[in-house]
Amino acid sequence: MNCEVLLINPVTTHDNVDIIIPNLGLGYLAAALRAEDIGVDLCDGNKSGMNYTDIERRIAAGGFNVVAFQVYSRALTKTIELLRFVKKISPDVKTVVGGPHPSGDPANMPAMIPELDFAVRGEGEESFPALINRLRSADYSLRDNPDFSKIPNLIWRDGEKIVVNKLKVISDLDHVAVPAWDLIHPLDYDTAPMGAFIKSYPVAPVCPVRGCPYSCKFCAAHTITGRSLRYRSVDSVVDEISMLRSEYNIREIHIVSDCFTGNREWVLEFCESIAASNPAVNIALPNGIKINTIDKEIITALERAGCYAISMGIESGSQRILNAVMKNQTVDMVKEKVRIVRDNTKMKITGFFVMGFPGEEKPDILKTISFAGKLKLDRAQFVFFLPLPGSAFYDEMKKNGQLASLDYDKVALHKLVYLPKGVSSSFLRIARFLGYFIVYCRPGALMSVFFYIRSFQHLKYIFRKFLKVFS
Ligand code: B12
Ligand code: SF4
Repeated sequence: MNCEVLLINPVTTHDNVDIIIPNLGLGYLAAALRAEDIGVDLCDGNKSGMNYTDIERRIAAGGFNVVAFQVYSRALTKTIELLRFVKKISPDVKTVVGGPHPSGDPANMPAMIPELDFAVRGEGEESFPALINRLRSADYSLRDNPDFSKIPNLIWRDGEKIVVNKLKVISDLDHVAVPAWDLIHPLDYDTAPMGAFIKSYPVAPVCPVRGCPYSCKFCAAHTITGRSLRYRSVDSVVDEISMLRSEYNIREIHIVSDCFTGNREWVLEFCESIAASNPAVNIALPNGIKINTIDKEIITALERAGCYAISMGIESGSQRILNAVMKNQTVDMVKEKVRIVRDNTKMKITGFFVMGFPGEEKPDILKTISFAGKLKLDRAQFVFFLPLPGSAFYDEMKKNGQLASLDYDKVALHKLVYLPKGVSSSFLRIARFLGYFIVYCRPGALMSVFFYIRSFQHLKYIFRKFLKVFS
C-alpha cells in the first residue's frame, strides 16, 4: 500500500525511565484515516527512539505526502525542529500538528512556526481525515486559496490570517473506529508500563469515556476531550478488551479516561459485563479517578471485574488549596473514600498530590505531606504544579505576565518550572522528598513495592526512576 500520512510522536525521553505506554491517540487517528481509505503509518518516537535519519528514511520509503505530529507541551521544541527538517528534505510534504499543546494554545502554533501548514485542536478523528480528503480533492489542487473553514477543529492560514475553526466534540463515540492496534504494536511496550508497579504484562490502554465535567484550575484535559461526559457502549469496550486479550495476548488493561466513574450506572453495567465475559485480564485505573464519584458499590463491582489498583486525584491536604484550585472535594471526603476502598477491597491505592500551586504557602504544603502520611496509601506520586496551556491557571498567569520565560521543554513530570510567592525550589524539593518518605517508609507500603518487583531489571528501572525524581 502506498502510504499517504505518517503520524509521529516525537522523542521526548532518552533516559528510559519515563512512563511510555502504547499511543492510543495516534492509533485512533490511524483507524479514522483507514476508514476513509487513506494510507497511514505510525511511529512512536518514545518507543523506537527515532532520529532525523530514521524520519528521512521513513519519508523516502513510504511516499508520504502528509507528516503529522502529536505534540505534548514538553515536545514543542523537538517538534519545531522536526517540522523544519521535514520541510527542508521534502518541501512539498504538508505538515500538521495536533494533541495537547495545539489544543491548549491553538492560535499560536502556526503563528510561531512557518514550517507548519495546519494544526488540529481537540479530538482529531473527524477533522483530520476531513483535512486529508480536502487536500486530496481536485477542487483543492485547482484553487490558489482554498477554503478550509468548514472543517471543525482546524487551524489554518487564510493568507496572512490565522483562522481557528469552531470546536466540535464527537457526540457518538461508537461511531469512532477502534484504534489501529496493528500499527500501535502494544507488545513492543513490554518494559514501559504506566507506573512502575503493575500486576501483569503486556499492558494496553483503553479509553471508554471521554470528557470531564469538573473545572480544576490546573487541568487542561477539557481543551482536548471537552467537558461533557461521553461513554462508549459497554459492549464496544468489552469487545475491544476481549479482542486485545485474544489477538494480542494483552493481560492488563489500563483505563485512561479522565472521569471513568462519572456515570455510576454505566460503570456498574460495564463491571457486570466484564465479569460475565471474563476475558482474563487485570484492570487498573492509573489516571486518578475523581474521588466524589466512587462509593462502596462501585468499588466492589470494579474489584469483581478484575480491577486491582486505583489512583485517586487527592492533590492537596489543605482545604484552602482544594478550594482555590476548584477541586470540588474536601479533605474529609478524601479520608472517607480512601477508607471505603481500604475496608471493602484489596485494591492497591495510589494518591496523586501536587505541590507549588499558585497562591500555595509553606503551611499548605506541610499539610499535604502530613495528610499523605495519615491516609496509609500503598503508593503516592508527588509532582510540582505545571502551568498547562489551556488550563485556567495558565490563562491567569499569562494575563499577569508570569509566563514570559516559560520553558515548555520542562512542562513534564517531576520538573519544577514555577515557584509560588514565598516558597523556594529547595523547600519544594525537600517537601516532595518528605512526601515520598512518609508514604513509603511504612512497612505496608514497602512490602507492597517489593511484592511487585518482578526481576533484577525491574529493580534497576525503579532505582533509576528514584534517582531521576530526586536528581
Ligand atoms: C493517558 C495520559 C497520559 C499517558 C499516555 C500519554 C500518551 N502519549 O499517549 C502518560 C501517563 C504516559 C501521560 C504522560 C504525561 N502527561 Co498525560 N494525559 C493522559 C490523558 C489522561 C489521556 C490521554 C489519552 O490517551 N487520551 C485518549 C486519546 C484517544 O486521545 P489523545 O491522545 O489526546 O489524542 C486525540 C487528540 O489529542 C488528537 N490528537 C492527538 N495527537 C494528534 C496528532 C495530530 C496530527 C492530530 C491531527 C490530532 C491529534 O486526536 C486524538 C484522537 O481524538 C490526558 C488527559 C486528556 N483528556 O487528554 C493527559 C494529558 C494529555 N497529559 C498531560 C501531561 C501534562 C502529561 C505529562 C507531562 C505528565 C504530567 N502530568 O506531568 C506526561 C508527558 C507525556 C509526554 N509524552 O510527553 C496533560 C497535557 C498538557 C500538555 N499541554 O502537554 C493532559 C491534558 C492532562 C492534564 N492534566 O491536563 N499522559
Ligand atoms: S483534574 Fe481530573 S477531575 Fe479535575 S478537571 Fe481534570 S480530569 Fe476533571
